[in-house]
Amino acid sequence: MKDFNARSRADAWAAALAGLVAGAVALGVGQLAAGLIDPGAAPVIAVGDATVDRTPQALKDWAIRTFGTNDKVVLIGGIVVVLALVAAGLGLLARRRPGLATAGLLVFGLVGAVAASTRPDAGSLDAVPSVLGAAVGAWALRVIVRRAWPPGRHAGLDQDHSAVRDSGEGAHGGEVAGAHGGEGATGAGGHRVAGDGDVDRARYPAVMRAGGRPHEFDRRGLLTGVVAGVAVAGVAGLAGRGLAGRLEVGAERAKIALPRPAKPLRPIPVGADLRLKDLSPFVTPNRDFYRIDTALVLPQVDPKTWKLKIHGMVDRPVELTYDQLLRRPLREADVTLTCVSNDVGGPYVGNARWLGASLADILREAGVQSGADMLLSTSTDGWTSGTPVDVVMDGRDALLAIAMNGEPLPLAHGFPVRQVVPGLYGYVSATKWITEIKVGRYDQEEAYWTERGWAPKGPIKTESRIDLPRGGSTIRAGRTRIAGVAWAQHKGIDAVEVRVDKGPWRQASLAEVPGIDTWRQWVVDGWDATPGEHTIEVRATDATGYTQTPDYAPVIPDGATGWHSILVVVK
Ligand SMILES: Nc1nc2c(c(=O)[nH]1)N[C@H]1C(S)=C(S)[C@@H](COP(=O)(O)O)O[C@H]1N2
Ligand SMILES: [Mo]
Repeated sequence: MKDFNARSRADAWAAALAGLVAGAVALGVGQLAAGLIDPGAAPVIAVGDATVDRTPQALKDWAIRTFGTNDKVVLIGGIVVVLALVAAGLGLLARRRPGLATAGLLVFGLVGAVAASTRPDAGSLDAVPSVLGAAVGAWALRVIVRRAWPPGRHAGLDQDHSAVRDSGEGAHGGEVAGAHGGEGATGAGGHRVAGDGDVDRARYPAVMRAGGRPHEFDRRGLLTGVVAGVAVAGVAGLAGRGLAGRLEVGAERAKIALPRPAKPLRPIPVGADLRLKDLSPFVTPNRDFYRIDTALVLPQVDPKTWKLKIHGMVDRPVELTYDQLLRRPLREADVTLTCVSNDVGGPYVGNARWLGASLADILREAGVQSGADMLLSTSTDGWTSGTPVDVVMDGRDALLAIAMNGEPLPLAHGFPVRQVVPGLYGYVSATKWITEIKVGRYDQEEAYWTERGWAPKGPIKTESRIDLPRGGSTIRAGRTRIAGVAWAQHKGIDAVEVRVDKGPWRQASLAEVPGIDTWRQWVVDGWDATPGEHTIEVRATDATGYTQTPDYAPVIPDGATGWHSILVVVK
């Protein structure tokens, strides 16, 4: 009995392995086809995208809270784990019901195909990678199973087969175990194929049913099948990635010569950056800028074919090419972006000098009709944002931005064109890879995050953050510097105060700022830190006279409030 169990376990592992390899072949071939057709149509990516868009809000919030900006990696990892389990299960199924296993793989192909072709930017061929991958995967599974349990090599128990077949698992097990009683020790059993001296085969005899008949397990056959499958999956997957890269617009981006602004902005005042170690620099380098979006693969938008369509409640619909946009008078603006999902003290805030065309000017040319109160902007990947018309038209630097800190927008930050509107959270203003603005009404249409429970309008709330000392760190006793940033975009920061252990508030010194649309560094020098644990709190007052409320509000539905508070240990 023990021998039989060991053999049966070996068979099960072998079958699961065959399924896994077939699954890898399916994904590899899918990736290759996606590389030729559309990188976003790769099976795992397509399913991931569909999952993101259909995930219940509570789960999504939890994922963002728990995994932060790693949520995409975790999602893709989760999908791969699920697919691996399913593939292994289909491998087990293939031993007995090859037809069902094939059908199972094809069903998964269909899931991928539906996910890929229901994406907003799906092309007409986007079902192909998943279907083709699944079909080749199903074929691979059959081939590997055939090799591992070759049909020509029945176990030599021909007389016993009917009994084995009819009697079910238990009897089967008992019988085979009986027949093989001493085999493990002797290394030669009755189930060996005549004339076959392969020791492996002797050790893993007929406990397998393929197509309803027990076949002898051929370990070498399995191994060659597995190696071939892994090779096919790897080569196809890598080739697919290479081909996807060929479509990338990075090379186009590198060729762009940025026009000069019509009226250059003054340089950022030297005093805007206190240049303190661990304090966020005034200008966030592009590579360090937080990234928040729903895209699993970066949209590749070719500036040569890019167009922005402005339509809806306008007198004269507008279509703009990239070249036309670049020929408009361009202006620079220092604007701090903030995500509504940035919790008190959180990292989803960054400051850049943007270059772009005035969105208000373009809208005036289009002629916004009375009654319109929302700009519903759409990106190539179908994400939407609803921006208040009055905010964009009130004279602030609302831009169709093409550059960030002196270089064309990085792909991750919306290349070739994105919106930037000072004073509004990103989800209602900062559309990356923008291709369409529909002028309309809040009471008639809803944008992506509003459909999912977030507020339709998102003015940024006044907030402040302590960057140093770092929360939770251990520092030395003595004179200590406390510093951070505060923001109230399009209002401006007038004061920042800090207190330790609920003591008296101390005024922080404020760094200079180029305008009211950026964050502002602040510093308190000379806190005399004494040994023990201390709580440090900060609060800012903006130029309207509003001082941050201590009352905590979560990020949903319209942004967090409360004082950032950290704990430090002084030794
Ligand atoms: N196309 C697209 N644009 C988008 C988003 C998105 O998911 N898709 N997210 C928005 C949100 S919620 C924020 S906070 C900002 C972040 O911009 P960044 O990634 O350049 O920092 O982009 C906005 N623009
Ligand atoms: Mo955001």
